[in-house]
Amino acid sequence: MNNVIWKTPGQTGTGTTYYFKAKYECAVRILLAKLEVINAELSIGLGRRVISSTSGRVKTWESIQAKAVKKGYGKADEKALEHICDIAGVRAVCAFMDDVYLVANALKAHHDLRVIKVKDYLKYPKSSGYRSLHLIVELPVYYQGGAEWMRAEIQLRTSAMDFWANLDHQLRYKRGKQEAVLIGEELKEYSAVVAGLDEKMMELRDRIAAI
Ligand code: 0O2
Repeated sequence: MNNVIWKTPGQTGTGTTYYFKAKYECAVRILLAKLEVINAELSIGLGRRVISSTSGRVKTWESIQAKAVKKGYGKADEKALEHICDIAGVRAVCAFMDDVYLVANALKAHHDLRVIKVKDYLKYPKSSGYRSLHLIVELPVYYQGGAEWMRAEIQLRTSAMDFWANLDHQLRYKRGKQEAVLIGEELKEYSAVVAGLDEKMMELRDRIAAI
């Protein structure tokens, strides 16, 4: 990972404030390590792999600016940064829906993680049909002799939800096209199918375990 320095949007001429991408990259690394440890711990207890895959990224500067504008801030408004919680983001994909909550609870038990907000789009899906459990957290990042609490977003979802969300994400790039609206409506219907499949898979898993 590069130790890239981003200028803050408000920086002009002789401005001195810098925005360190590297610190967010450290936050991503720490969270991925936490998820790995939680996976090992839960998987031993349950005798099956709880997290199938993890990924992490730091938002690009262009994407941060676009989000600032979406939230009603100017592209060059430094205040927007405080309201963008997913500059650092990690995702864990689990096989089953109840595993998502097991992982969330394990994360909540970490004393070096402050859970600022929980967005339960599993129980309350977004109008698009999007389902995931989001934890907005803060964690200390020790970097170049100092410690700073960095904010990050942890997205937890099932494989089926991930499949759905990835397709929906691709659709975002086609916004404005009439066909995209139609596909969006169809995709929304499949969000309920995904939820039904997730419920069924948990039930079958438990029946198999009971044999
Ligand atoms: P990207 O490109 O994935 O990073 P808010 O709570 O409204 O202040 P925010 O961050 O918009 O702020 O919250 P929200 O709605 O929980 O969205 C956070 C992230 O969840 C998004 O980041 C997406 O990654 C994901 N997400 C939310 N809604 C949808 C959806 O309808 N479809 C898909 N596929 N993903 C969604 P970004 O920055 O929007 O996008």
